[in-house]
Amino acid sequence: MNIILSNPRGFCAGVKRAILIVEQALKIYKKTIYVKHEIVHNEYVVNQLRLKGVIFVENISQIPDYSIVIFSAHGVSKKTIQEAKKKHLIILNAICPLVQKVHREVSKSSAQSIETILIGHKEHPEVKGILGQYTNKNSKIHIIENVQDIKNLFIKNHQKLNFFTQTTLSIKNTKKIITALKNKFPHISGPHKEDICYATTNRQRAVYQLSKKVNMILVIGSKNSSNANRLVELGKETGTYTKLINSVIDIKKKWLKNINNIGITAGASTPEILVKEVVQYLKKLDANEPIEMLGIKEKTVFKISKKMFSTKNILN
Ligand code: 0JX
Ligand code: SF4
Repeated sequence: MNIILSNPRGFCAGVKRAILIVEQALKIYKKTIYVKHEIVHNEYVVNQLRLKGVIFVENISQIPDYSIVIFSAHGVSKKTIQEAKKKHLIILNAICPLVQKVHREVSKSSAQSIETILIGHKEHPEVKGILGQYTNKNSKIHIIENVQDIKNLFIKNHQKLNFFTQTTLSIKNTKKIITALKNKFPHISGPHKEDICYATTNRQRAVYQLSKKVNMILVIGSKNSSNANRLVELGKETGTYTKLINSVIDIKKKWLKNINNIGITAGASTPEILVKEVVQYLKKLDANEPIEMLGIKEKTVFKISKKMFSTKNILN
């Protein structure tokens, strides 16, 4: 069996920054570190941090007053920030800068009373955080997940309308939704492309190329990772037998019957160690040394502000 490793794969700049913020906080503060939601959607990453004493919570009310809280890469609503401030929490902001960019735009739309449409998955925390930037009670933000949802939209003023998107969507499906939106609302304004980030785009393009070379794709990522699930969907859409696994232990030997060329990719929140474990396992089953597929070299780095760890209750 030949193993082909997709490129790029695994950690994006936003994930590296978010995890580093938690690790730095553990070193600097000698207090319990609370994280609002899983710092990134990866079971291995979250469990490793739990072992170091980090406590993950879904609600700010679960955190004692005057504690330290880190907001996850996916972002939070304005209301959540207010709740944290009320409890005098020290806030460390690990929200990805690309998600924050969408927050700023939606916030502006809200301040200008422009009715807004967000394309994304209703139950996803990033979407909840983005919706929570739109606080104007006299105007409205609508959420749509697919083309069908467009027909149920009731828009007051078609001339003044904005749209934005979640950062980890399928490029192909989002294009379809945007085209349908523009057909129905020709005056709608939105980002130059969509808000889908560079990491999501690059990993999807790589999987598309990978699908031409292999007869099975393993996507390493957790069930709740949107970007990892989009890689699975894409693999399946190309007609390639594709499976999502959290780690090597999820692999079933029966999947590998008659597979000569197997492709491996990893979501933006999946650490490389999990890829290495899968490769080791396949090699034990007689697979050859893995081949790295050629791909874009990602240079994006998101720095952590020096002010982040000052003792003042700040939101950088
Ligand atoms: O579920 P998502 O893909 O949004 O999150 P995950 O898996 O934690 O990936 C990194 C964070 C992405 C935020 O945009
Ligand atoms: Fe940021 Fe994109 Fe990574 Fe999300 S997937 S954390 S938006 S770089």
